Amino acid sequence: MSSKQSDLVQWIEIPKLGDDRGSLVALEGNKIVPFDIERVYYIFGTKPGVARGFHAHKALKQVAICITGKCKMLLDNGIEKAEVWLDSPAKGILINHLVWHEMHEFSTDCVLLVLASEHYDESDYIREYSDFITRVNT
Ligand code: T46
Repeated sequence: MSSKQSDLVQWIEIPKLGDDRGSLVALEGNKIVPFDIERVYYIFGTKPGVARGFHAHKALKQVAICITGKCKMLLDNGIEKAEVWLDSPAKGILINHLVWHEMHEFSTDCVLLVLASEHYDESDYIREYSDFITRVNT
């Protein structure tokens, strides 16, 4: 794996706390999650065959965790692409700014939790792939 590829795919290992009653996960900003958490959202009930994302963010950083079920995420920094399966509540993926991302192959039970470094701002989205490529090359 090249050094660029390892920058693109950055897993966040999430410690499972718990005991004989079951498991518990605690996510704290600037500890497990490498930024202040300003927003939390989750995606669920995605219909079979539907893909989501298809954008990059100018400044936003995010960590995505599939807390139930699974989906495939494509990450693309304009030079390299990687596909990863999100399929564990103990494994998050960092979606850095200026990384084009798409989510595919959602299982019907998928709940994708996303922790975000900023409040929602539509002007932070780059929704045209050609604009994304222009931006990463300038
Ligand atoms: C991302 C991937 C992983 C809001 O009003 N507030 C919010 O915080 C969010 C995230 C979305 N919305 C609205 C905007 C749209 O009208 O919810 C609607 C669906 O959003 P979108 O089409 O952007 O959903 P995805 O699944 O394509 O992308 C989402 C996030 O928007 C995006 O930031 O990185 O999940």
